[in-house]
Amino acid sequence: MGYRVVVAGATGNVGREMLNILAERQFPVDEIAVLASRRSLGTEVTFGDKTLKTKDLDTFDFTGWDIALFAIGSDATKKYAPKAAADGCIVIDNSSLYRYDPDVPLIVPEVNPEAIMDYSKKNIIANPNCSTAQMVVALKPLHDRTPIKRVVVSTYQAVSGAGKEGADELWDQTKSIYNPVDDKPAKKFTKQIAFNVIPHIDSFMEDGTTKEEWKMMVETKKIVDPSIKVTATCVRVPVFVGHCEAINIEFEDFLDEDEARDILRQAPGVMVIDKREDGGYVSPIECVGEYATFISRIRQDSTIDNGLNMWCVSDNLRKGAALNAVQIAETLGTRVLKKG
Ligand code: 11C
Repeated sequence: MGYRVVVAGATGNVGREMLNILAERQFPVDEIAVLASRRSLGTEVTFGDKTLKTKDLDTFDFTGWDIALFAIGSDATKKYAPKAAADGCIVIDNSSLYRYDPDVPLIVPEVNPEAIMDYSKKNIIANPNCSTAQMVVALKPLHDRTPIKRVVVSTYQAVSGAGKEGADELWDQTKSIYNPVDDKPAKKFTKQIAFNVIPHIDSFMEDGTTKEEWKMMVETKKIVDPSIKVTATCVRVPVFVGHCEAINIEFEDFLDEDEARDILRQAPGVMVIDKREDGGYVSPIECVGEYATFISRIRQDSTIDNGLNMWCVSDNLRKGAALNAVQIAETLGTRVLKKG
């Protein structure tokens, strides 16, 4: 016996990836419903070898459905997640709406699967921000060896993190560079993204950080350990898929780079590709469609006592969103629902 699964926001980038990954990983699905807003109603989406027509999220009755994967943004989540949860369906939400709610677990299954038991407080589980998810998968096994005091991270984030409109803007602007009559001014991003980088993701906060940077700090604390200090600079780059992060870590005690490499080689969800030669590291193009978080360029930081540097790359639509949500559903299946 399997599960009755709902995917809300099934026509978006993340919703489609959720369907692909549910099928790829053979999640035990007895029945699946794909939901969309009125605007996308009737759009067809693929689930394995099946083509499904989207139904109306607004009128859907969640009663009797086990799990709903939500990829619909915070405003719609606010309206529909409490309704689904009250109908007895467990919501796994990809928006940021519930991430910081103490009654909602924020889960990365390789890192804090035990926290999933708190799902019952609201029948809602939150999926982290993409840039946080890939970083904590790499931090946790090192933190278990010797506690991390501080992380300094700079990100290089793909335009698909800003949805289909972000990817379209890079595509259209790139073409318009070669055809200047067809000028495509910035709309989704605050400056031209083609052949440029923009040190600004999400809104500005009072202290000058951006919300994306704040999310990396607060979510790392909630998922891994509240004592870890994180400072981030988040940058949008003209790459379609794959977020990269240059991570500097300060530990309480010395951790040798070779030992760190061995620990990461054993760590769930991590793939170490770290040869000190031309091309012996991962760039975003190689991570597209992959499940792993790739770690390269592991090296001692000799400017501080117990420091290490590394380069972290992952598919932001997969580990950063859809894959992590499906892994949460799998964890829910094995630890709580036990049907599959
Ligand atoms: C980006 N990280 O790359 C964002 C997208 O809180 O789930 C995901 C935003 C979020 O723009």
